[in-house]
Amino acid sequence: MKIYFSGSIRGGRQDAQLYGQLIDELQKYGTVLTEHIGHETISHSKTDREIHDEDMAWLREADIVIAEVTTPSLGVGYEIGRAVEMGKRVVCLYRSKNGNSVSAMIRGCNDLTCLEYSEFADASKLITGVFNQRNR
Ligand code: 6IA
Repeated sequence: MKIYFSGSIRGGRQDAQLYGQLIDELQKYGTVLTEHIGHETISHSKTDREIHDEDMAWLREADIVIAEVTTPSLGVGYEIGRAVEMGKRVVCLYRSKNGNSVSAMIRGCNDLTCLEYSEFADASKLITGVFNQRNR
């Protein structure tokens, strides 16, 4: 199982540590193609074109996309939209703390699943559910 994890980079890194925890959890179910999203420092050595093309190749290769969408990010939204168009299974995880809410274009999309959680432990249970159930 190849898993594309999507999380904010230029949109803000306040959840970077949580991304790392989610990625560790996801690694129980398959290979996470985008492990770097959870790293404390992200390399600046590639051009934007190289980043885009490499990520799109991983996205095409992935069996499932898991996105943490609490921190709004153009890149994450773009990846979700592209993955939906590719017919991939897409699961968006989010916390609705402090009145922040996920875009209607994500929550209103019938072709993906949005799951709300509060703590990492809850997300971990949701992830178990996602991989134990074959369909959306
Ligand atoms: O718009 P954002 O940067 O928040 O978009 C984040 C999403 O785009 C992530 O899910 C990644 O898959 C992808 N992405 C954006 N930037 C990068 C990156 N380096 N490396 C890999 N994937 C990326 C950015 C380096 C930057 C800190 C200079």
